[in-house]
Amino acid sequence: MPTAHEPGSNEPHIPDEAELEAFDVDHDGHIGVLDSERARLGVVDARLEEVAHEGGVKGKIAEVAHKVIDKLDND
Ligand SMILES: [Ca+2]
Repeated sequence: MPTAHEPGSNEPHIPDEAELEAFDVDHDGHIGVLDSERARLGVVDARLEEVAHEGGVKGKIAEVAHKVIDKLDND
């Protein structure tokens, strides 16, 4: 049986400290589904904020969406 890590294998990715620092939102030492979801929300949120600053109708919609995501993100 091969023991080397083959590209495309199903071996779990072991996150290093920098990755944990960046993605482990709930600080349980693992990058879980919740962490990736929160990270994804953060990216969307940053983009919405950008659009909101552009103003206009699109900006208004983005501003409202940004507020909704902010609410979801507060715990
Ligand atoms: Ca976590």
